[in-house]
Parts: sequence; C-alpha cells; structure tokens
Amino acid sequence: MTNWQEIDTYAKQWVKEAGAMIRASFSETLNIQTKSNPNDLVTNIDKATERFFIEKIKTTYPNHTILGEEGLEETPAEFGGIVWIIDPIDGTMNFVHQQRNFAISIGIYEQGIGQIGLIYDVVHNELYHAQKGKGAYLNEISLPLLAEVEVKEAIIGINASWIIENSRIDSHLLAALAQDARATRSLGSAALEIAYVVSGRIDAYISLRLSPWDFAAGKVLIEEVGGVATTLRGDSLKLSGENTVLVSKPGLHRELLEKYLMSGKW
Ligand code: 2AM
Ligand code: CA
Repeated sequence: MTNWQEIDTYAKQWVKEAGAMIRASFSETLNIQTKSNPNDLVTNIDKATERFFIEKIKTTYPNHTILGEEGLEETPAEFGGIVWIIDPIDGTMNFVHQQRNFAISIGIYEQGIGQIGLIYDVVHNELYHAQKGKGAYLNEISLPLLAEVEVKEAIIGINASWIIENSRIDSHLLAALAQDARATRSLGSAALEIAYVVSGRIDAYISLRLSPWDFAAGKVLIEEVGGVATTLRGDSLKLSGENTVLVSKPGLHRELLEKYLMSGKW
C-alpha cells in the first residue's frame, strides 16, 4: 500500500525548502536564457529548483518517476506507477521581472490519477494543497466548496493575447466572453491562476496552451472544491503534450462551454 500521508509530508517539506532557496536567490544575479522563443524564459534558479526536487525524490523514492518542465530527467514513457509532475517556477517571466506572482507546482499521480496537488506562492507564503478525497487547503485553512455564479457576475482569468484577432483561434468567441463577464484578470502564472479559482478569488481560468506541469497540481485541487478542469471542448486533460484548459466553478463551466467554447476551433 502506498503511504500517501508520508509522500504528502515530504512533498510539503521539500516545497517549503525550495521556496526558501528561491527567496534567498533574490539577492543574487540571475542567469536568464530563452527557450522556444524570446519570451519563453528559463533561469539558473528554475533549473536548480527542479534539480533539488529530483535529488530528494530519487533518494527517498527511487521507484517514482519525474516529469519536470526543464526536462532534467528523461521524460517517462507512460504514466504508470507514481509520477511527480513538477513546474519548479511557474510564471518565470514574473519571477524575472517582478520577483512575485510565480509558484512551485507539483502534482503527484498514480496510474494517471492525481493523488496530491501542491501550488506554493513562494513570495506570499501561501501553500494550496490537497490530497484526493480529503479536501483542499490554503495553508491551514480548509477551502469551502465553490458556489455557483453566472458569466455576467464572473471574473475570468484569461491572457489578452487570446482575445486579440489572430488566424489560429476563434478569438471573437473569447472577446465576446471578455465583454459579457464582469471582469477579466491575467496574473501570468497558470498554476497560480488555477489556485485562484480553487480559492474563489477568480471564477474561471482559460488558456489555449498549457503543458501537464502547468495544471497537474491544479487539477487535484479544483476537484476537491467541486470545480472542474477540462479542455475547451469539455474533454479530459491529457498528461502528455499540450492542452487547451478550462478550470472553473461547476455551473459556470457548463455555461462557458455551451455559450462560448464548444463551437470554437481549438
Ligand atoms: P511558465 O512560466 O512555467 O513557462 C503564462 O501565461 C503562463 O502560461 C505561465 O504559467 C507559463 O508557464 C504558461 N505557459 C505554458 N506554455 C507556455 C508557452 N509555450 N509560452 C509561454 N507560456 C507558457
Ligand atoms: Ca509552467
């Protein structure tokens, strides 16, 4: 039998340790590089943080596998066994430019099913955490089930780049949503924006392109407060490759799919 309580205790301890190391790095000079494009940033701290988790996990749980954003370990061929899905710094651009509004995100899955979700807002010392079936918490506070809300009273987390006209997606559908909603917000860290839906600070979050490490923790958390995480077509999120992502309060999820998202080409 897997001892999830023990795994949870270690994971939280390591996340706090990594957070302290990231805070300590603020006084050092960053080494910044670009990845897929000039705006896709990675720093020595992203890599050092991922390496820190790999060393801890391999020492303590040698039969677990690791899928990290920086790819320092070989990507698991399949999602059998226990897999730690890690984004060492989600919102690297915010980390570099703002020294805030970024998070460590860790989802721990067994046979493709999320068992533990941790999203740590390092600067605000806010740890969103959940074990499947045991509810979600923000630090020591138990988070309530999400109440229903309609689009016209909802705050939608969405990046402006998905609303401006472009040939790749049906931006007019998302522009209509932005107009109908009470407000839109964009924080720049997918994991934190999902955590904000979990804690009720915003009502839904939409992205056209996320990788598993961006949402693996958030999916565990949102399901513990009665919310839903799917693609923009309402399908299950895949742990391989990129996905469109809709994370939302329960009734709002259906309204968003039916009125704005299902007819889109994405
Ligand atoms: P990252 O900071 O770990 O790269 C930015 O709106 C959010 O989307 C961040 O959480 C960012 O994660 C994520 N994201 C996922 N794929 C991305 C991509 N290809 N380019 C930029 N941001 C991406
Ligand atoms: Ca990320």
